[in-house]
Amino acid sequence: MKMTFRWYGSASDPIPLKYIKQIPGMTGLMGLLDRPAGVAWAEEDIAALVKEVNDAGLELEVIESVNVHEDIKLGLPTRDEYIENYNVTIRRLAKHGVKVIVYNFMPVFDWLRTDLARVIPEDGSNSLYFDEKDLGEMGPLEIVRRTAEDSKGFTLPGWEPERLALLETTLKQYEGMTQDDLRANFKYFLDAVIPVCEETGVRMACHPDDPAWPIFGLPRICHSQADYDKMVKLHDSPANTLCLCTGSLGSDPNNDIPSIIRHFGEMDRIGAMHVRNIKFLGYHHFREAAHLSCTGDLDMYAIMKAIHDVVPDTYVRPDHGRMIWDEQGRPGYGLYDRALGAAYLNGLWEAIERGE
Ligand code: DNO
Repeated sequence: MKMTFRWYGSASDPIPLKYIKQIPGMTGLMGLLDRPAGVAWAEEDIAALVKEVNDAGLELEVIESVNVHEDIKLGLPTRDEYIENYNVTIRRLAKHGVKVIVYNFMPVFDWLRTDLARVIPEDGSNSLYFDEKDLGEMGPLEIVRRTAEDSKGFTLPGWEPERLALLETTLKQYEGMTQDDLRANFKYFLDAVIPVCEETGVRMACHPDDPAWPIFGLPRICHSQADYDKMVKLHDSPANTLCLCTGSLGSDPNNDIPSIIRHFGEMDRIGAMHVRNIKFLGYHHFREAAHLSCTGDLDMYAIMKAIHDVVPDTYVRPDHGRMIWDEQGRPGYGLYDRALGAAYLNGLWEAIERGE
């Protein structure tokens, strides 16, 4: 396992690389250049980012994310130009040592929460929270407004302002699109990018829908084992993989996470792992918990054991942390709780290894 940490770049992430390096066992980052979807990333910018990370003693083998332009998901004629730019980015990233690109194929919205700082009564910390009942009252435009307001000035991943500016138009364009239509557009994209990945030694790792069900009537096609079985067959290649996020898939209690890890790990279709815990509060209602198993409803030991057994060399990052110790950070992406998460996951790993 390579333990990594998500980082947004020195211009927008208040966490210095030095602090990340000081987390025991941290080997690298899942990092990014903050660029609008659809553009080709400039090679000198990639080189500068890799150098900055390497100079801090960390690796940058995983990029999260290179976002997929909405026209590709919509299957518009303009998609070819954006796909071409995506391929240019893949080639340039590969040249600078990147091995995995995390992305998603969710229409319009990436992850979605109804509260970014719900206080956990037991200890006064706060975490990301979702209750579908609240969503019903809000509607897409309202949730975007609230999320922007609550994000403390940070740009949240998947909620980049330029994407959301066109929200009303984009929602209309999706009207009538079925899951199969979206899947056909997904196949078109994969057929174009996976050969470039194979040639350059990069793996595409598709992040699940979060939460793990359709929202606002939009088609979503990556939230169960059955969905991903279809997804990996759209273009059958070791370069076409999942970024298996335990908390996203785990928001649906029907998803048995350790078993899904074993299923796709045995097929060699896991490119990266996001590991976090969830506390179920009811139907389509949950909050994010500390990583420790007993604070939530996922069995983190069984998750780490499955990773250990089937994809022992994969990239893992502690996913969303709570806000603790009065940290003022990007919701889900503060330093303290994610560092605790990494230490805990490393501890589980050591115990699993010693137990053999
Ligand atoms: C949320 C993240 C997602 C993820 C993207 C990948 O916190 O896990 O935004 O990065 O879906 O493209």
